[in-house]
Formats: sequence, structure tokens, C-alpha cells
Amino acid sequence: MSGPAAVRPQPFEGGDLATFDALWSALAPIGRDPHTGGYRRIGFSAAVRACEAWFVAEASQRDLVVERDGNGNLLAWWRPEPERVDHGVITGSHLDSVPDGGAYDGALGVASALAAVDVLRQRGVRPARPLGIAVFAEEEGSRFGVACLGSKLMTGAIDPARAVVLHDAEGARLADVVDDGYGQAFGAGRQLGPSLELLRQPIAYVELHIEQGRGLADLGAPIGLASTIWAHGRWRFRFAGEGNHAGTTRMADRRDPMLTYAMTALAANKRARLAEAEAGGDGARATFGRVEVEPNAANAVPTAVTGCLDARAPTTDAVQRLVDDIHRQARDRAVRDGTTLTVTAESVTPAVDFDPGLRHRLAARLAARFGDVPVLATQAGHDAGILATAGVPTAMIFVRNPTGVSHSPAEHAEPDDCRAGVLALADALEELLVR
Ligand code: HGY
Ligand code: MN
Ligand code: MN
Repeated sequence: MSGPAAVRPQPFEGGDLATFDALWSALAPIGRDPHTGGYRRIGFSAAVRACEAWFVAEASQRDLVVERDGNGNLLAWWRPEPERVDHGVITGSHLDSVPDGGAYDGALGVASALAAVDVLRQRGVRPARPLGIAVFAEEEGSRFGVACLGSKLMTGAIDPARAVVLHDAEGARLADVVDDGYGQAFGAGRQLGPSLELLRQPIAYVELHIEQGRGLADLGAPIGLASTIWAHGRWRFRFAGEGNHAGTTRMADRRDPMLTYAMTALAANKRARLAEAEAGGDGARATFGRVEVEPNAANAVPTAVTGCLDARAPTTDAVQRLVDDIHRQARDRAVRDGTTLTVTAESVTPAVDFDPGLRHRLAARLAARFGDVPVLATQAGHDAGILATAGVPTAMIFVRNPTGVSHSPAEHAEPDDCRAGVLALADALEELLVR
């Protein structure tokens, strides 16, 4: 990571903050839990539909033409030359959140894209090519378990036949969601499946996102550019044993899957810490963040425990080695506990290197306003990674997150840094649109 020259972004030029602040204050209340302050914009839910309605209204107010595909993805076009519809530039992000997530993850990129259109118009920029603002569906994979489901369906990175039968915790399948009326919103008559033609051979995709880490805060920089996304994925570890009475079953007679799960969670944490120590701080991540217990009764030894392992590492091979090591230790422990183990890969995303030529071009453009912009790797997955893997030249602009906290109600970005992000995105888009 290189450090920036101490350059303060010029004040929000041309027009005041009203445009970004108005966008943000209209979006912020949607899907926010009054008790926790976190967001419950779960994929394809009423809260996400309300966010999409906000987006469509704001896009329409800006005379952007809104299109949908059959996967729940949205695209709002600014076409200064109506007959010029291809080889445009795409920006945007996602509006769904993890349960009790933060306000900025995804939403900041969508609101900043709309505000960047306002800045470009205030500058009098007349793009030589179309600009599309994308809103990708179910990026968090919080409902159907597959991260970046909308962009993976668009790019063909997941088989629609597998996706359509994915089900949520209540047993509803994606097909049911499409059929329950949401389908009309999917784009009348369009099917789930590859829809990259909707982007019309873009020359670039540039996604602005709050940084999910402290890199920029430690460097004292308001914005940065992304170099790579670590490989990451989710594996379902299902431990099965023998359900029984918590009181009358002797400890020696138990086949308790909770024990095997607990030892596996400890082993996963230890293995990732070891990799982290060996790599001087950035070697691996292993998290069991979601656990389902059957029958989940206080006075019953569980019949089964299913834990979802989120594993991440700089390379695809390193993630596979990490998961294999954890799987082997879990299997050995299951033998000792008399339990059985089934491991299923739910969502796997390879490591991504963003387009260096595009990054250098944008860094040169941003230097005028921000000086030397830091370049950071990220351990968080993004739709930008899916588009990059599909061959679209892709870049990401990060906005400083003072605490680095994300996927939490405490996620935050300072208004000045959000404005800097809008200016950076407008500069980047202008660089790509005017020729
Ligand atoms: O989970 C992630 O890495 C991203 O925030 N969806
Ligand atoms: Mn995100
Ligand atoms: Mn996220």
C-alpha cells in the first residue's frame, strides 16, 4: 500500500451537497431496524423492493432508462446519444444487506453513482458513450446462501438450474420468489440465467464501495483503489449424532454433534490464526457465523448441528488447503465423538486481480484531486469481482471507513469522505466516458 500526498479533496463542486445528502437521507430509513440500528434488506424482500423503488424513482427523475433482467438485477441508463447503446461504462453496486448489516455496504455505491451523474451534468460533461448504473441482486447471499447471486446469474457463473431450487431458511425457493409476484419485477417474461447482454459490451465497470477494513484510515486517505479480492467461499458442515435427553443420557453414552461442531470451530480458528501469523498478518480468515441446531431444545442432546464456514485466503489454492485442513480435523473428531460429517460447498468465489491498466488510468486521473491514491487488496467479495472474472475490465474505488467495521450496525463513513467518494467516482467516470 502506498501512501497519498496530503491533498484534501476540493469542496463538493458544482451544486451543493443536497444531491448526495438528499439521496442518502431518502434511502437510509429503508429496512433499518429501530432497535438495533442495523439493516434487514434481505435479498428479494419487501425492504429490498422498497430500496429498488427508491432507485427507480431517483433514476427516472434523472431521465435514466431503467431495465431489468430475469435475475432481479436492475440497470439505469444515461444515453446522451440515444442511438449509442453499446460499449458504455457501468457503475453501481448492491442494495441488499446482511441481517443487521450496516448502512453503507453496497448502498453507498448506488447512491454515489446517482450523485456522480448529477456532478457530471453540473460540470456540463456530455458522455461520448452510455453510462449504466447497475443494482445487483442478492450480493450478500443472505437469503439463498450464494454470494453475488444476481451478478453470478448474469455472467453465467452459476447454473440457473442450480439457482432456481436454492431455498431460504423458510423453505421458499428462488423459483417461488420469482413466482410470488416478484417475478414481474424481474423483467416480464425474462428467465433466470445469463444476461450479460444487458450490459451491452461495456468498456469498464467501476464500483464504489465503503472499505471493509481500516487500510485507508491507517493511511489517512479518504479514498483508495482496489488491487485484488481474496478467494473466498462458504461450506456447509453438517454434523449428525444421536438426539437424546439432556438429563438421563450419561456423558459417556452420547454421540453429541454439538461437541464435534465446537471442536471444529476451534480448529478452524486456530488454523486461520496460524496462517495469519505465518503470513505476517494476512494469511487466512475462517468464520462460523451461522449455526443451525436440530431440534434446538435446551434439554435435548442435538440430533444434528449445521455450521456454515466462511473461509478466505489470498489465493484459490490457499482457501482450498485451509478448508481441507479444517475438514480433515472435523472428520477425525467425528470419529472420536461417534458422529458423522457431511461437507457441502455452498458458494465459492476465486481470487480476482482487477485490471491493472484501468486502475493505473484511474489513479492518474484521481491524482489531480487526491494525490497518490492508495491501492489496497480486500478480503470482501463484490459484484465487481464477478464481472472481472467474466472478462469485464473492472476497478473499485474504496471510501474510508474510520473504524473498519462492516456487516454491523456500527459500519460508518464520514460525510466528507462520502463526498470525496462521489467526486472520485465522477472523475473516474468522466475519464472513461468522454472518449
Ligand atoms: O461477504 C462479503 O465478502 C461481502 O461483503 N459480500
Ligand atoms: Mn458489499
Ligand atoms: Mn457485504
